[in-house]
Amino acid sequence: MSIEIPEGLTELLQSFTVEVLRNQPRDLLEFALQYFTQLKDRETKEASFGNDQNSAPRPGKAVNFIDEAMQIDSENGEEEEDDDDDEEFTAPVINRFIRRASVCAEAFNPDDDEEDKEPRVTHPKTDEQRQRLQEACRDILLFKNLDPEQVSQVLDAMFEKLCTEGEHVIDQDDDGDNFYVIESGMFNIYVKVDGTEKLVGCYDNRGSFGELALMYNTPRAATIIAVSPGALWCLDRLTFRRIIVKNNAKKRKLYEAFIETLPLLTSLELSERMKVVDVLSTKVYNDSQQIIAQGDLADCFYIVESGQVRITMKRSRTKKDQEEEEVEIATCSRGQYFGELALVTNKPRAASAYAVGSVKCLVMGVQAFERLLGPCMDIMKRNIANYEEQLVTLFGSSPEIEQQCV
Ligand code: 1OR
Ligand code: 1OR
Repeated sequence: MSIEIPEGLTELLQSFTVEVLRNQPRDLLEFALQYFTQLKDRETKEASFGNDQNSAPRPGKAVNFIDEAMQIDSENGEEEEDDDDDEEFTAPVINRFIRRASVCAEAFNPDDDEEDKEPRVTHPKTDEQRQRLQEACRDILLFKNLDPEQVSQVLDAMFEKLCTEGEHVIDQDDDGDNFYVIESGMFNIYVKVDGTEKLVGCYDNRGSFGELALMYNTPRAATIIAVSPGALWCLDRLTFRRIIVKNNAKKRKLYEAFIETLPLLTSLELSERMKVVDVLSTKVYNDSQQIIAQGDLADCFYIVESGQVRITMKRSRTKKDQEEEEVEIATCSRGQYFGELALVTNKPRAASAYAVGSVKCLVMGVQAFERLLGPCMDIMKRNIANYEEQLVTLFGSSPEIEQQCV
């Protein structure tokens, strides 16, 4: 009698065995339960997100476990009911910015080396885990200004955490334990307004959160709930403060004078301007390099630190012509900003931006932009009204361009 081996069984058991040998779990059955549940969750998620270019998980991703993930999963075992089911997610709109961000007391003394005396945190990782971690951290603005040694210490200290749908990763008003980098998954952001939780935004398979409580020694400013199964990389509070917060103190010294000269930020108080510096990172572009592509989805805002940035817009050569040409519409130099329009209107980028010569920009992520630049909205709105006027002057009433811009 011949017994048929179902397709995939060998690979399934092999991968599971490899993970068991790698992780040496204390409770084999519990480990198996978590492993296969996560495997199924990823399969379901890949099926439902597979066609969305912004949220598609990277192909060939294996489920990976480390002991920390297991411990944290079981610690967070109790799931709270999300009582905001009937609330619709509202995309960022201008009136979101009306509230002035709260100003927290400064708690960091850069000369206080207390945290340096703690032993370094290291969580061993497989090559595959490290590669996934590096990929997830590639665009994390808070890590951009670190030197290679600091980056490597941060990566060594990070550990993996898998989340289930509905899990509260952070609860507003709690103390801060970790900073989180998203590898995959959708996470909603809720903030209590007059006692009720309001959905104010969402992370879609990318980004990071949980830095504020660690930076300023304040209670958590928002609740973060996984709305799909997800994978996070966590950085403990001490390592975060030892490396990121120290680095921010240096950044403040470096950028204090420049930030004071920016007309856009004049409506902010000094402590708020320093918070802007904390979330900024520097990006350098070579001559002709594209910084923004018209039509792309937007997730950051730019201030020119040095060099010139050319802003261009596409338009058809003739009414019937399918071919498009790029027309220069503006240039930005030191102290000027661009890339605000798409964030304010929640539309794709209205124009492209290119470096002219070597360019250095300060870059701010969308959540920080919304959180910190509310008081600067009047100035931005005035400029946006100017764009609309200029649109008519430059292009007449070309419907193709107006559609892309307004
Ligand atoms: P944390 O350590 O305070 C909650 O823990 C995290 O949510 C917070 O760090 C940020 O990383 C993240 N206001 C406050 N925190 C926010 C916000 C936010 N968005 C994300 N986080 N606002 C929403 C901006 C889209 C402002 C709401 C008024
Ligand atoms: P964004 O996020 O849409 C492209 O990305 C950026 O180019 C845009 O934000 C603005 O910051 C910047 N119309 C639209 N966007 C402009 C314009 C502009 N100038 C700079 N940007 N006009 C030029 C007015 C002198 C009107 C179009 C003719």
